[in-house]
Amino acid sequence: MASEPLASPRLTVTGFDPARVRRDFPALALRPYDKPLAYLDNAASSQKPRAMIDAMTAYYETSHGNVHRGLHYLSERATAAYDAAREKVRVFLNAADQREIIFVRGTTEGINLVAQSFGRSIAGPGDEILVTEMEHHSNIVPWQMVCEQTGATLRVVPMTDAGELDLDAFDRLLSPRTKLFAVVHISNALGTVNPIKDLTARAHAAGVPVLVDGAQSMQHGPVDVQDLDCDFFACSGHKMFGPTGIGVLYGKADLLERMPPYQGGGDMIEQVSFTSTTYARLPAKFEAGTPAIAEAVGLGATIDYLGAIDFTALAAYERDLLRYATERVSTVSGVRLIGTAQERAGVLSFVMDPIHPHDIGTVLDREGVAVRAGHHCAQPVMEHFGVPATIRASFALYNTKDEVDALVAALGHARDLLA
Ligand code: C6P
Repeated sequence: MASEPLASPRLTVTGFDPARVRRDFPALALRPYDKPLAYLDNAASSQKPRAMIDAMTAYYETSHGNVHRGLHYLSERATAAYDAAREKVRVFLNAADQREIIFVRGTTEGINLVAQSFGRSIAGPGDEILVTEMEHHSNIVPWQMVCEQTGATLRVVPMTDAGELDLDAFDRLLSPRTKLFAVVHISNALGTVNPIKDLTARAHAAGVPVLVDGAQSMQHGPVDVQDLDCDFFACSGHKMFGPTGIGVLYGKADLLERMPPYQGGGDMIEQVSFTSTTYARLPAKFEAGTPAIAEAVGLGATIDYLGAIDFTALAAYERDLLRYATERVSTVSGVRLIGTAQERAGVLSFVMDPIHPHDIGTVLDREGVAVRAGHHCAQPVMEHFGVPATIRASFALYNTKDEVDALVAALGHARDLLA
């Protein structure tokens, strides 16, 4: 799917059979308004495999206690399950060490953690934090907050009208003042796949650390953080067929070691007194309070489930599906694509003049086609293209050409009703 292929070191099955995969996701059998469901809102949140649902139920039925606290049977079972989930994530991301895997609530919390802990301690007046024009609000606002708190300035790498980053501008914006570059891997509003390895190499050559917003990447295949060489990588379980309320922040150990804690509380300390407190080692230092244990277990089960997918075959399947969707949707009269980058994955964003995207979304819903219509929490992207909102169909491993056909038919219906 990407200019830099996602790593696939743990393949156990070759070939990809969407019909077989679909049977593993109970929600796909739903019939909203007595129509077959075409779930094309995967960039917002994906559906869940039975394996994940069963693992969470089994955890609650047989293994629930608090982690890292009790000496009793259930606490030990819960701790073992939680720690095992971290190891599964480590392998899926190809991180070097479990200490580099911090469980958080999701991408948003992962980025805020880095902003408040790392960003706030390295930035000051005259410094700059660099983001791009295609970021989700989660990778803009936390940095604006850091700038307000420290006196640093937010700088923005522009994008072209195709929705690709302007690499010459990027090179020009990197300077000794730049303290961090924060960039999205795959744009949720445009589908653009950014050349992270290249961007990271350029930033590192200028001495600038890199945070990657990976909210939209992991659902298309495992990511190799060592190969990308990014310093931080944040992602959300619920977008990669896992539970809500759990996500991952990867950080290079040497950086995480030097960063102050993000939140204070139980489990993140070594010793507490009223005069001084010392902090726990990684990763506990960044996991204050009772974590999302069942959700971590569910994420681990999802990763096990994904381990049986041939990601090379899946990437070819998803590429073909997106090409088909792009061609078919482009034939609908009035459709204008928003985001035509060479490298795209998972997302087809468009407007259908003169009808407002929200109205189209409502008609599509009644036809059983679930899409998102809105600014996708990427208002600067909408501003660039001069639109208030787009219709976004976003695809995952269980989507089919039949569902694309259902989308196209529903768009025709919307045009007949509303134009
Ligand atoms: N995008 C979408 O419909 P959370 O909410 O923390 O799981 O993820 C935030 C986030 C950060 N970066 C990118 C690129 C994202 O796409 C998202 C979430 C959803 O596009 C909800 S706005």
